[in-house]
Amino acid sequence: MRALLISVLAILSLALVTVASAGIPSASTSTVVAVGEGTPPCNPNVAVVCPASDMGWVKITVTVRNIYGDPLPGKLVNCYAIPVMGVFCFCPGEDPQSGITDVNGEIDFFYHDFGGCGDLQWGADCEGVVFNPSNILYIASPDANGDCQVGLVDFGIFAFSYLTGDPCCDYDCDGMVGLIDFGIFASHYLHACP
Ligand SMILES: [Ca+2]
Ligand SMILES: [Ca+2]
Repeated sequence: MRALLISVLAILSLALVTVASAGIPSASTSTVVAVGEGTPPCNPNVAVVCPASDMGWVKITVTVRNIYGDPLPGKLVNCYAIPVMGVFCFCPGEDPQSGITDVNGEIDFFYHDFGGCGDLQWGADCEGVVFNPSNILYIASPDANGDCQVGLVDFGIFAFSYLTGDPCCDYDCDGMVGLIDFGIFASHYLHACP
């Protein structure tokens, strides 16, 4: 009788643990994916951005799942940029961001208003659970020094990069800093945060 009671209790507590963990985000099944958009023909591993928000952008999709891989809707997610290499500047309200997952356990974050050049990835957390950071994107920008404005210092960096393969100033992603890039730089000169 006692053995039976213990077995029943064990099964009940296992069921309780299963129910409890069903609503908990899991770092091993949740994902953070970053994609560069808005500047063809640049590939999705590159984002070309201007602090004035009038170039490309990065879309970060966070999918929250429990340990069983089930999507978790209605979860509050925080998303934040993690500089890997380079100096970046984010306009007010741009970083970090937060929002609620949809019925598929997903939420998209958009980073438009920032500057700087180099390697950037994104992290996310939900209810205290920190997810694995996103893939790394290369960021190119006429705001080459990452101070949230396109100014004289940036022009100096552009001029130094002219006719080289410096990806920071190769806004059309053709592998070379040329006349087209200069036209693009000129059209963003003196741009700053909105
Ligand atoms: Ca600048
Ligand atoms: Ca180019």
